[in-house]
Amino acid sequence: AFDFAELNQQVRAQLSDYRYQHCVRTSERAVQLAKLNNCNLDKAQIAGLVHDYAKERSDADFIAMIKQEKLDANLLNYGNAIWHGVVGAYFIKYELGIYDEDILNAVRRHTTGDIKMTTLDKIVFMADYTEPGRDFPEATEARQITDQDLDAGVRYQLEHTLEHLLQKRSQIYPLTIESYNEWVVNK
Ligand code: DGI
Ligand code: FE
Ligand code: FE
Ligand code: FE
Repeated sequence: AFDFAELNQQVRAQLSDYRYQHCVRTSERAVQLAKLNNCNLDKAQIAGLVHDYAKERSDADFIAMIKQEKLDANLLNYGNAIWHGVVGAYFIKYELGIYDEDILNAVRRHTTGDIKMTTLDKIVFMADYTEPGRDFPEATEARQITDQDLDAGVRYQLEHTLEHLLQKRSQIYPLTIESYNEWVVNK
C-alpha cells in the first residue's frame, strides 16, 4: 500500500515549516474538493501535499533540470514562481517516486492553470488558492464560489491572479495568458 506518512516526512524535510503547513492544508482542502466533485481522493490528497515540493530549490537546480529534461528553453526566461510547478514535477517524479501522470500534471498546472484541465487539475489549482491559511482579500469569496462550482472558481482565480500580476508589472508566462483567454474571455 502507498505510504502517505512516509511521503509526508519527505515533503516536510524539503520545506520550511510554514510552507509544509501550506502543503498539508492544500492536501486537506483538495480532499474536500474531491469529495464535492467525485474525484479520486487519494490522488487529490497526494497531489495537494506535493504540489509545492520543489518551491525552495535553488535556481541552479531548476536550470539543471530544464536542461536534463530538454524542456522548452523559454522557461529559462522565468523564475521560481513558474518553475516550481512545471519543472518541480520532475523532482517529485525522481525523488518521491510518484509516476502517476494525473498527479504530475496537476502539479505542473497548479500555478498557471491550462487551456484544458482535468477535474484533479482544477482541484489542486483551487485547493492551493482557497486553503484555510490563505488570507488575501479575495480568498473568502473564492472559497464560496469554488464550493458551489469548481469551474467558476478556476475562472475567478485566473482573473484575479492576472489582475494582481499586472498591478505588480510581473512578467506573465504565456500559459497564464492562454488559460485566462480560454477560461475568462472565451467562456
Ligand atoms: O506556490 P504558491 O505560492 O502556493 O502558489 P502558486 O504556485 O499558485 O503561485 C505562485 C506565484 O506565482 C503567485 O504569486 C502567483 C504567481 N504567478 C502565477 N502566474 C504567473 C505568476 N508569476 C509570474 N511572474 N508570471 C505568471 O505568469
Ligand atoms: Fe505553488
Ligand atoms: Fe495555485
Ligand atoms: Fe501552493
